[in-house]
Amino acid sequence: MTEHAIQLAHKFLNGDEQNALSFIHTVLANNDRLSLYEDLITPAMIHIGKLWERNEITVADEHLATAICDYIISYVEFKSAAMDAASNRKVMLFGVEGEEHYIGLKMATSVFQEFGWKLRYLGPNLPLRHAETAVNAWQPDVVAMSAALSYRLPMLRKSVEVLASVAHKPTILIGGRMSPHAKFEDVAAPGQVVVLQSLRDLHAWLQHTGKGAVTENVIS
Ligand code: B12
Repeated sequence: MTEHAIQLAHKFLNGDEQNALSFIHTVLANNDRLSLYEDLITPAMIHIGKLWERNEITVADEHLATAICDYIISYVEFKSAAMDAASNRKVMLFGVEGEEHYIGLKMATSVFQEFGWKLRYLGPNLPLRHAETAVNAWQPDVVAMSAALSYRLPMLRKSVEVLASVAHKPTILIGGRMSPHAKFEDVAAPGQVVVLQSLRDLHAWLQHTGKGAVTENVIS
């Protein structure tokens, strides 16, 4: 955990988004969006989780910090939104049914945006039957899901099983704290499910898939 990430966590907890933004501009003068997400925001939120676990902050404090964090990500996305979609590839992203953690997923959406993909970000806790309807209607090349808690793994597995078998057979991307613990070999075609632990992994995967068909370039 860097000192900068701890400082950012306290700026989130103070609820002052302008102060958090100017801090980010100062420490990230020569850094990129990926570094902002992986090296500052993610460890800042993990630090907030530790303070919460130790009862050093309240649930209300943590909600305020999440709201400021969300604002910062929206701001960064807005600043780069002028870029036209440079790709015909489509990605739909959402948190699996029951999953309320969405900051990682929102940042993953932003990484896809950087690569010019057409985006549908459906937020946290999307009921599976509605996810299936949306995937069938929009036919994304990639369906990206996130799960943060161990007891979400059965729903994650069920979601993969259902969404991997829709007619156009999208690539399924899995991320979130629980992604390293997930196994899907028996519920989807070989190579159809890609588990990525970080946004840097996603960035590398997107650089790789940019050169060919989505399902031909799987890093597992
Ligand atoms: C904020 C927060 C909340 C907020 C969420 C708000 C929101 N809108 O997201 C609220 C208050 C809703 C919440 C609720 C709960 N939370 Co909570 N929460 C957190 C906290 C502090 C930060 C989460 C966060 O934003 N992390 C930062 C993001 C960036 O990290 P990340 O999600 O892992 O994402 C990274 C990667 O996983 C990856 N990634 C994520 N998604 C995706 C998707 C794709 C496609 C890709 C490629 C990559 C990717 O990219 C990111 C960067 O590397 C964490 C602490 C922590 N360690 O994370 C606890 C934490 C996750 N929560 C925890 C708990 C226990 C809960 C609750 C069960 C509490 C309760 N009793 O109600 C509920 C469950 C709610 C639910 N139904 O899902 C525990 C989990 C403990 C455990 N053993 O697993 C933690 C670790 C806190 C703690 N230390 O105890 N929480």
